[in-house]
Amino acid sequence: MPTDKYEPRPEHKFTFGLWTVGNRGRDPFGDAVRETLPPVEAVRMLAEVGAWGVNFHDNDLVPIDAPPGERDQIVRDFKSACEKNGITVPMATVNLFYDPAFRDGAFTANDAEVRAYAVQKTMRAMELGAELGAKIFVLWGGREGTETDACRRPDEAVKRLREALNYLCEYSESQGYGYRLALEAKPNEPRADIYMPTTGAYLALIATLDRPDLVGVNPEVAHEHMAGLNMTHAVAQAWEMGKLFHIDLNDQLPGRYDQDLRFGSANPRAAFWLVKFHEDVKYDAPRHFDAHAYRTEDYEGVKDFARGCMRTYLILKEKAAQWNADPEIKAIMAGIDEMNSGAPAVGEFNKEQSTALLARNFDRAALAAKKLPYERLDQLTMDILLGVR
Ligand code: GCO
Ligand code: MN
Ligand code: MN
Repeated sequence: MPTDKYEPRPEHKFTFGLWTVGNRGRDPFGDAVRETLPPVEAVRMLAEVGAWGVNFHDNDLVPIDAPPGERDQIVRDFKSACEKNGITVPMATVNLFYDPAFRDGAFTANDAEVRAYAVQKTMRAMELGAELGAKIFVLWGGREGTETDACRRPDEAVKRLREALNYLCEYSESQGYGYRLALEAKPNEPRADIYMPTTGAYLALIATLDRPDLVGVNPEVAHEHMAGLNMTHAVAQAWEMGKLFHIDLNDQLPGRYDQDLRFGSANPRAAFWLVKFHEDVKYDAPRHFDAHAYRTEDYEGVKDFARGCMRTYLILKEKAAQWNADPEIKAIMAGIDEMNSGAPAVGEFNKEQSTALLARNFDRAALAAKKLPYERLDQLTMDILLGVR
C-alpha cells in the first residue's frame, strides 16, 4: 500500500470530542439530521479515520440523570472500546451549559445553590475523566455571562469564578488526579457576552489564582476569530508563558454565528501561521479538533470531515517545513535577523546605561530607509500556500 504522507499518526496527537463527531446537526432553526452516535461507535469511527484520542464532557458519556450502576457500566464499556481501538483519553471536560439549571451561569450564577451544584458536577466530571486516564481538564464557561449587566456586577462574577477555580484546583490535588486545568475563552454564544472573552483575559486571571501552576488555557480558533483577533498571537502569548495546555482547532468566518468549521477551511492562511507556530515551537500537547461536519452530511460525511481536519493540519505542517527551508525566504529572514544582531536594543537598566541611551544620536532617516521586504516575503508565503512554489 502506498504510504500517504498526510496520514495521521499517533505522534500528531490528533483528538476529537464525542460532541464533535457525534454532533447531530441541530441548530436554532432546524432539528437533528443525524441519528445519535453512541460513544463506543464514535471511538470506533475515530480509530477508523486515524485519530489518536477522544475527549468528552461528562454528559456526552454518562446521561445527566444516570443512576450509579448505569454510569459504571457505561464507563466500563467505553474503556474497553478505547482499549480495543487503541484510542486514548487525554482530556475531559464538564457540561455546565446545557441544563436549564445553568441558565444564569454556573460558577458565576447569582444563586449560591447553582454555584455549589456547578462545582459538584465538575468534581464528578473530574473523577470520570481520571478513571479514563485524562490528565487535562478543560473548563469552558459557556453560560458564564449576561444579556443584561443589570443582573450582577461583573467584578463579582470574576470573584466567583476565581473562588470556584481555587476550590477545584485544591480538590484535584487532594484526589491525586494530577490534572492541568485549561481555561477556554469565548466572546459570545450562547450568551450575549461571556465573561473572560479572550485567551488574554484568562491569562490575566490565572495569575491571580492560588495555584497558577496548575492552570493554563485552551485557545480556540473560532473563538478568537469571532472577536476579530489573531489566534496565533493569542497562542504565542500563552506558549511564551508556559500556559498552552491544550488547543481547539476549527475555523470560523468573522461576523457569523458560531460555525465550528473543519480546520483551515475558512481561513487557510491563518491556519498556516498557527500550524507553523505549533511546529516551530515543538508543541507536544493534544491537537484537538473542536469542530463538526456540515449539516448536509451523514456519518460517512462526518468521517470525511474528521479526515479533512487532520489532513489540512498535515498539509500545512509540510508547507511550514517548506517555508523554513526555502532559500529565498531564508535569505530575507537572515536580513531581518541581522538588524537584531549585535548589541541588545537597550539591555538591563542601570543609571550609566540610561545616561548613555539618552545621549545617543539616532539617524532616523537611515532607520526609515532600511529594507523590510515583507511584501516579497508574504508573496513567497502565498506561492507556497497556493502550491506554485
Ligand atoms: C463551544 C466550545 C465548546 C467547548 C467544550 C469543551 O463553542 O461550544 O468551543 O465546544 O470547547 O465545551 O469544554
Ligand atoms: Mn467553540
Ligand atoms: Mn472549544
